[in-house]
Amino acid sequence: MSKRPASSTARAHSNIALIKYWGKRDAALNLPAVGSISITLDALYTDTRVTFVPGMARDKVEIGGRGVDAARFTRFLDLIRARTGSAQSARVESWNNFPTGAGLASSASGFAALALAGSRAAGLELSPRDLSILARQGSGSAARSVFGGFAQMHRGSTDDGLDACAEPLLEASEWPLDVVVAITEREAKKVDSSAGMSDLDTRSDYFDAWVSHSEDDLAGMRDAIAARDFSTLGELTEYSCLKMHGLMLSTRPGLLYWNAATVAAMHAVRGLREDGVPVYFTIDAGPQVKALCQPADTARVATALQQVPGVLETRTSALGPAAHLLD
Ligand code: 2P0
Repeated sequence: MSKRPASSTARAHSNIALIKYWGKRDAALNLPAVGSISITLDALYTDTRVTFVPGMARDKVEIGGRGVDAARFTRFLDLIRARTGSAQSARVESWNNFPTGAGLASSASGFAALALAGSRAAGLELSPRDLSILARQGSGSAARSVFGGFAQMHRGSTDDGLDACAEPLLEASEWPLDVVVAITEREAKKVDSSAGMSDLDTRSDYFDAWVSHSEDDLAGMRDAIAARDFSTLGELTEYSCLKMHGLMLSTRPGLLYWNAATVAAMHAVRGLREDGVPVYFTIDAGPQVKALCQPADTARVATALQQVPGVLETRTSALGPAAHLLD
């Protein structure tokens, strides 16, 4: 038996998908309709402390020192409590080192950190695979933040979700790349990802095509990563991003996450490419533009994006490590 700490603190880093996840095949278990491939970011992370408190009536959750509605977190902590048979409530204290809910994947780092800290505070020592399955039930993208570097999320084929988890592809140090994030808006988005991707099979004529071609995109990206082929990786990244946004736009009313600065930054990235700089964009469920480049070009990419009208600031990140305990 392992020693049972009542409290545990974990750090998990945010990630961005190169091959995108959008759409679910089971909402209750949060099973994705398609697999995805991501990179974990060093510069953006969440620290979360979970403490099980005897006698406390209900879970209490703070993000950045402010109390938040605990309902989504209680549902997640119930998954951990179901494994241990405990009914104890928990205090959750979480800090993001970046703006929350602004398209920078705070749910990915947040639920990966909560899965690790919560399971350890409950006395469980889960394998990375089981941790990824647990994190997925908090947020689909969180399953990938369990791992560092490059990771692939599998859609899985069973109904119980036990094969819907991420696996590591490469460590961060095995292929150093940088991401320059151009922030064009600091407000939280109006349509969250779960709502935006719900029931797509009935809401978009494009959904079947999105799902049926996803395996080809995943295989192409796996090959590009294995070969360290940056231009193929970048082309596939832009392709998957634009295809996902095409899917979003094909619903009623079309879901449009971009603003004018988003589009200007996309053109700036393509302009850099015409000038011979290998850089490619990706955009998630929000208006921020993430430019992917090799470290030798990072300063030039950041300077160019800072000059785009409407870009408020840029943040640069290398690839980051797996989720880990801090105590
Ligand atoms: C991704 N996104 O692959 C895609 C691209 C946003 C756009 O995964 O409902 O917050 O919690 O499973 O993980 C964001 O979706 O959604 C996301 P839920 P999540 O990164």
